[in-house]
Amino acid sequence: MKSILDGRAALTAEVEKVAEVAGYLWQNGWAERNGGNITVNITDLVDDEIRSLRPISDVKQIGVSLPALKGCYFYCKGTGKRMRDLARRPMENGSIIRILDDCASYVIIADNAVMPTSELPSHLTVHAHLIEKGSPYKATVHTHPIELVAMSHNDKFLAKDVLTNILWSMIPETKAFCPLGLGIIPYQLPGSKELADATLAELDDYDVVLWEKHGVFAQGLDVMDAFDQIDVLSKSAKIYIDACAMGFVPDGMSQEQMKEMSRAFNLPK
Ligand code: 2HA
Ligand code: ZN
Repeated sequence: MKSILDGRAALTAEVEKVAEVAGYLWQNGWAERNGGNITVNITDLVDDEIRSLRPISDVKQIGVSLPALKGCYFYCKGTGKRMRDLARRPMENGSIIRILDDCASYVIIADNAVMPTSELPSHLTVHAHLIEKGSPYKATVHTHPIELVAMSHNDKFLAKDVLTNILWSMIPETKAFCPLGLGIIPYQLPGSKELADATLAELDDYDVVLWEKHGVFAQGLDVMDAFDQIDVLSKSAKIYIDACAMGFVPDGMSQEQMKEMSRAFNLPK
């Protein structure tokens, strides 16, 4: 079958990264059934031929008006699609959309008329905000990492930066590779405007936020960067939980050792 990816190495590479990450999400047990979402801003990889492609769907409303996204293009996981299927067939389980000039609607342009994720409004709101800030970030990932979600079931971890400090202190790399830490969003209904608004606000200060009793939402340069940050935080959560399973609460690196990391690696916090 003909694909928009044919003959387009850079776009193909980006979609292959999405497929690779979708496989990791599934293998990690973070993406049961249709859980999780990925969207990538691919506007920079779009050529004139793509810009002139005819829509393969009706005009669909986003539900919000996002002027920063005028004429932008996104790869989006399909609604109800499974990460484990997307890992093998990204263009059958996701699609490429074009934001129309009214900035409030979109059309699907390739490869199949797969409706984008139900979380499209929240993902696109984040992308619009990133563009407005001049951010180089192009990808957003939502997934359900087991250990981080488990920790979100205890109030004692949910005060600002408590969990960040615990996770940073489990292994030096976590602070180096997730230097902004983990923002916390109190429980909100999935797909709600309240959840989208809270996420947007918290992403000004963090690259990864934890949705209490649900999952995480991450932003990054590309989908691999967003995944890596979730992965290092999740690794620290596993170490914490493994120590607890052995019968002790882990000491963690000292505050002095963490400050030393910040100095050595020139970290912001
Ligand atoms: O789209 O995980 O929270 C599936 C989800 C929504
Ligand atoms: Zn979810």
